[in-house]
Amino acid sequence: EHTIFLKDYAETPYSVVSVDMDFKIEEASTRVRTQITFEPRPTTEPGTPLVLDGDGLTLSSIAVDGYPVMLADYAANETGLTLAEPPHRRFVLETEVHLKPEDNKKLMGLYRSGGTWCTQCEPEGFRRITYYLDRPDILAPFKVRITAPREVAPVLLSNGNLIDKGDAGDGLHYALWEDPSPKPAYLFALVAGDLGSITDSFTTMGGRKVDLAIYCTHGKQAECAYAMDSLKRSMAWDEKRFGREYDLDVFNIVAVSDFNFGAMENKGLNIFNDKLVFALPETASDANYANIERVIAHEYFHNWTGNRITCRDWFQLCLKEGLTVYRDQEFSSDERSRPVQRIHDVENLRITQFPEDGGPLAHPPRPDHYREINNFYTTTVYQKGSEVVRMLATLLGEAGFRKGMDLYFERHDGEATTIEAFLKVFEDAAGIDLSQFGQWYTQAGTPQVTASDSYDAASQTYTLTLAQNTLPTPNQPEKPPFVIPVKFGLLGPNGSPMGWASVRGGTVQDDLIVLDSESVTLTFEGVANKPVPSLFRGFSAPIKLSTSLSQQDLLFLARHDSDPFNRWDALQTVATGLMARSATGVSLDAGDVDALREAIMDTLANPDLDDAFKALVISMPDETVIARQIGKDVDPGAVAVARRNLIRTLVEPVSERLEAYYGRLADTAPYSPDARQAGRRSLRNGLLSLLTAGSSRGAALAEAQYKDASNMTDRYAALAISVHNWTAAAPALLGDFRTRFAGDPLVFDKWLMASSQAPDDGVIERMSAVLAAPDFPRTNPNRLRSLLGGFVMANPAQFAREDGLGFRFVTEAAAEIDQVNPQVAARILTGFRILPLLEAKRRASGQAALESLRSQHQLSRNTGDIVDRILAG
Ligand code: B3K
Ligand code: ZN
Repeated sequence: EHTIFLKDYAETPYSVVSVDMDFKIEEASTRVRTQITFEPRPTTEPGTPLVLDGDGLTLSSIAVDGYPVMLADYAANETGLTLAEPPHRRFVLETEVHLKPEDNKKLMGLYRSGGTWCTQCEPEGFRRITYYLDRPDILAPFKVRITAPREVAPVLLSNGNLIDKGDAGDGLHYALWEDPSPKPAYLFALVAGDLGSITDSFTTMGGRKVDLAIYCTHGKQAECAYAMDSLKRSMAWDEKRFGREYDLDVFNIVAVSDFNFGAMENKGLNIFNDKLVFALPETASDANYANIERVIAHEYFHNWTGNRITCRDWFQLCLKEGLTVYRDQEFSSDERSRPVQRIHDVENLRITQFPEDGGPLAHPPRPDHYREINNFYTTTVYQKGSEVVRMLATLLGEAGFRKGMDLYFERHDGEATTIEAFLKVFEDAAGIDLSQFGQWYTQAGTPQVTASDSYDAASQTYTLTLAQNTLPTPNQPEKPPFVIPVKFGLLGPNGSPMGWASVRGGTVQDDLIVLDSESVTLTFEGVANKPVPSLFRGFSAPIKLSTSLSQQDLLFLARHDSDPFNRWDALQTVATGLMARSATGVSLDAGDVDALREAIMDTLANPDLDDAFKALVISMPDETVIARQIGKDVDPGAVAVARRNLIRTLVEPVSERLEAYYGRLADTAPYSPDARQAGRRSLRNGLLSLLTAGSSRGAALAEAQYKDASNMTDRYAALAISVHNWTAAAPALLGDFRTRFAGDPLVFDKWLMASSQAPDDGVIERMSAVLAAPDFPRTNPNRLRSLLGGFVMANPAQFAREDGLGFRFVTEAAAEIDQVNPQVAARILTGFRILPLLEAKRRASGQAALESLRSQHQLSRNTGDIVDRILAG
């Protein structure tokens, strides 16, 4: 199968000067007439063919400079169009194709969602609309004319500014859009439909008024308010934090129901999965609100990091994605609570990226080859990519980082560029060498850092050794050392920070150690007492840390560390360790459990900590985190049992106190999605989760909360907790939830998600029935992902059942989905990356399920690539 390599990158022999498109939309089909002005590059030999991408297009006419091209002079097939001998000067190629958006269920290119015509072009969808040089280093200004029946499509949108509109006779009307800034085709967008909207405006720091609009299905306008508010705050934040001003007169967002991922940053016309736009307190949870805010910001921030400065090729994807995730994480930190945001982001990294990086699908943030680029929109490119940018900011300091970013915008505005160019601006701005640091972009795998220490009272010296090691990943057996920033502090006996007189053996700058070799031993002199080290404060690098700290030391950190992240992490480390040990058959020491309980109760009682933080502290480690800690031969069923048992042992003796606390946190104020109120709810729901798992009264509390809830956050939490613990009421609550919100597809997703989390043996049968129901919307990605994605990623005990039923259920469903929407099928199957972690029998039955999927079906490139890589790993 065809593999594309970074080392083969070469410019196209022709560049694009401008693009003019003319869409004529009709019910049955859409005619696309495109005029592209090409120019040979100075080095291009006369007679060099022009090779354009096309995917499933049928050409109905072709002309150069107005003259039809002879049949002998071009060739068109399933993958493109070749002009054998284009003129050796500037020329205009005009093509015409007819599309059937209604039949486009891959949701790439021009398709219909709920009657609305819309597009998705990143990464390779534009070639499904017209023949083009469909690659991100081809930048051109676009002019787009859309003609459509006024009745069915009163709204006609494309990128840039509206420059003309009017009647076109015969019940038709037209709109002409012009996007003056040259852009790659993956940022092209078109929307036509009968949509409602809300409007607002934003005045930029330069004093320009920008018209803002969010378009949606009629009647949903009220649900767009929070998205609009988030947009305005994002625009203000990017000015304040990065000095970035918006550049067009309009910024439009359209919410659609059928969308392969979250949202898309098309220039001036973002298109969103409606689950990331719509929110009302009764139907959206606090987590949904936070996600809307984050993704609205993310797509907006792409205007500078992604659109004005784009990627030279798709290997550089993380140039825009890692950086933009970093920016949206910073935005959320500034808008909400920084420590809480950091913990959420790291939790997410550990639950999703670490398993990817430690398994058969591991790849560097900047890969050097791929078979299917759609399979590289991964948590490694996004989340680890963001961690790499964060490390740069840590190493350079806030001012140094900003200086580098300013230079990046100044130097590369209007370009399609690379990771190397990105690193270079920081080298130039700070006068440092980042060549070794650059390995974070090119080497896969999560480094394991081991810390060991000793204290010599007589000489008052403290010795700390840090060593790094990274296990091999596919195609990368050897791993030279990374540059690892270690933010740290030393805690004295009473918990306060401890200083030192001098350090030998390495460089320590304030609270930062840079570990850039295999190991470093630092000797701190003038240390008055034996310290407890707090390492990787704020999770200063995406690594796995192992220390020789005792449980007692860890719980000391949990109580006293000035770094909130490490306070949380220390406690999680203790809980994860206990659960992992118990899952592998070690019986737990009652004293250890008592000490953990005490630390938790102290945290809950601490008046200086906010509710959202406390909620994170009492949320017990995810099953996948425990499984990773065990490392091999995992029985996910045993992990689930160990987790439940530890929670029960922790909670039993204090259940009355927890219940009283739960009662005190009941809501009084009317619902607001703000961070403070959401924090209070998350703490209360965290307590409910502990009580339901660990006390006899919990199930009834959850049922009562479900019934009394006045908002979705509390109702869904009560439902999910009941299902997760499979309480006696759980089946009835699921039934109620489904009928109570019948007709709301986004709430149906919540029902699907909750249903897929049930730990009981009937879950697969129930899910099969849901999926087989004739009215199940089987082409909608949100529905499929909620049911199947939730199952493979978050219900390991049932997915990886010993009898293989879970695996087969998923591969059989994926085989069908693959016929319709390969991207969605491939994404669901990535859940099989846990196979190497499992005990032999489960691993073998998972492999057998994948083998039979591969041998019995003609798989898409997307799905074939994922299956092959997992089986090879
Ligand atoms: N850039 C898009 C993702 C496109 C995914 C294509 N498979 C959204 C984002 O990351 O902002
Ligand atoms: Zn993005």
